[in-house]
Amino acid sequence: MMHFKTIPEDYVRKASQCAQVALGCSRAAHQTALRGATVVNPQLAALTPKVRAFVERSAALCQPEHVHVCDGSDAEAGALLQLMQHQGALKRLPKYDNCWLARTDPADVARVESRTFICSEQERDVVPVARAGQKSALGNYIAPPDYDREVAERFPGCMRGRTMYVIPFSMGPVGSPLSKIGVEITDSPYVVYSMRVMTRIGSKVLEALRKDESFVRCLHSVGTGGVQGWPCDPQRTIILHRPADNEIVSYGSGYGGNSLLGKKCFALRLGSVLARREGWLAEHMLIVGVTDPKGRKRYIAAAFPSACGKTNLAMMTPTLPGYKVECVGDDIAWMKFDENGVLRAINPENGFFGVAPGTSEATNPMAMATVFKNTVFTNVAETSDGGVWWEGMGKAPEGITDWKGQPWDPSKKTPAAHPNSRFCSPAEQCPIIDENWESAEGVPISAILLGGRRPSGVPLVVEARDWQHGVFMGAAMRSEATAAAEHSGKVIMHDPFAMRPFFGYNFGEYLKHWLSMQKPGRQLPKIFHVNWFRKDEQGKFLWPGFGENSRVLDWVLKRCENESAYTETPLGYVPSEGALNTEGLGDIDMKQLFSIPKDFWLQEADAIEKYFKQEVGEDLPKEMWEELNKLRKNVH
Ligand code: OXD
Ligand code: MN
Repeated sequence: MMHFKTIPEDYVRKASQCAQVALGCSRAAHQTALRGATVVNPQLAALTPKVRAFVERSAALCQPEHVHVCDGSDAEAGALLQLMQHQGALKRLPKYDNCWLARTDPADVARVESRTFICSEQERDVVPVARAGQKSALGNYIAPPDYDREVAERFPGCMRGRTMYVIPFSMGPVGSPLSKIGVEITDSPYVVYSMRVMTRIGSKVLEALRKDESFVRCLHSVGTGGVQGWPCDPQRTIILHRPADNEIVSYGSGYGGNSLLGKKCFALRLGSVLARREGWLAEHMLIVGVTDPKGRKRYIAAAFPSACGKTNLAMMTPTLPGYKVECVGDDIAWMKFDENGVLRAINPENGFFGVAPGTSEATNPMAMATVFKNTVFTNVAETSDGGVWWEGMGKAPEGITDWKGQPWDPSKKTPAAHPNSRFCSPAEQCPIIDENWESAEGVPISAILLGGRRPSGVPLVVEARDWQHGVFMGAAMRSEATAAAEHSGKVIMHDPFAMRPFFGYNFGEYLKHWLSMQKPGRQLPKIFHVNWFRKDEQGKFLWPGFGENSRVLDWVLKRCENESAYTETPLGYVPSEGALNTEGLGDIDMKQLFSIPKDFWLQEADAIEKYFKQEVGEDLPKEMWEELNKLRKNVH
């Protein structure tokens, strides 16, 4: 239950009576409603009782001027675009078809992990015992009274003079047994428009709610403050989750991961809790279909931390002849074993919220073919002909306006586009979207890849010896920090399963949940650790990456069929000499690419041990200690 204790009782009644259609409403209707007509807004009357109660409580708390229930129609989208242009929140990009540019407040550009909390009765539900009462690297705990206080300090009256939008949305195809429904309430038209791209919204979702009334309550306000066109309240931003009540509350930020609550908040943080309760997996993973030259098609899921090239892999153009890659999703996978023991995955999202810098015809031509229509760009640079530009796209044309709206001076060395600037595009526009990407039962997963940015010591690809070893690989994942969150510098951070910012519950329990997937009769996917980012002593990448990664996928999929040779190493199985197809690649230092430096790995084992002890302690499953001991013994 949300405890809106500060609400005057009669506001609830007034809100439901006066709240009216804010988009496309006639002036006369507006006047009537404001004079306090006793007619209940027909939009509210059409809601199921639970949704209506949520809307009325939220309206009572936030005191908006209008309430608008989103139907998901094109007319509604058009009205939102008009409104945002009028407010100076969006600018048309005339070079493309239906593309828009948003510039955020420069203080609101990334996920704010330090202000993201999970609430539960017991701290140990959320963070491992080793961090009791202290700051954990694996999630922030908030106690119920503090949660209520944080809400009470921010939300009363925060939508005064604004429209409160109600967005019924489905994570996953509407009606799929693997999908879940949410209702996001927000005062940001940018959020509504983006949610329309990133999830399935509107009347069809309300229809589904009539059959099954359960949904996740998501309340969002950008708060008061910020710059023209981008209201926000960075000083007081907070992102709260209460899994036991299926509730998310977010205040102060309009930026993607903080405000599009279906994505990280629901699909991962709440999703991981639901998944554990119901026996499935909610993971920070892309999903791709790979067809080999024999015409066999298999699906792979892959976990990489933010901004490590998930979108590039998800849309890869393979260089290896005869291979085809098709995209199911680029960020999140919900996976469940079916009655035949096959792991099936859906992408709960409906669009791509991709990092723009580094995307080019060379690195990701399929993304380039996706993003120049029906897209909202945020914090990219603008060209003088009404197009966009970002670092890594190619040569910069003259006359660029940077992400802050200032003329860009390349000699100053400040980036033209923010390093975490984004495109938000419908998935169906991807030329290689998989024919099964909306399949209700999900696609069968043959292999799981784990990886990160590891400039030294970590081989190109290593296969886990078995499921338990694979879970250890996930637990021990580390990667160079990126711009997707507020971290800076190139430090190597622990990022288990690429889920560090997204765990909804105790990481030790999460590992036990993964271990429990191993049951008789199940076809467990093989697990691999990959690293496209290893460098030589001069700092040059040892592996070309991008489309050439199809060579690694080739070995991986052949391993799934027992068709390719492998060699045992202290870390797991690697391709035997000649088993990785490097034909036509030129000079690749395979020795260095696959070397396992003893000192490096002893230090790595020490770092993993320290992390396990410091961050997890008694909650770490004993199987992880077994695997760490094996690693040490093997490397010695
Ligand atoms: C994302 C992220 O936006 O991981 O996908 O930060
Ligand atoms: Mn992500």
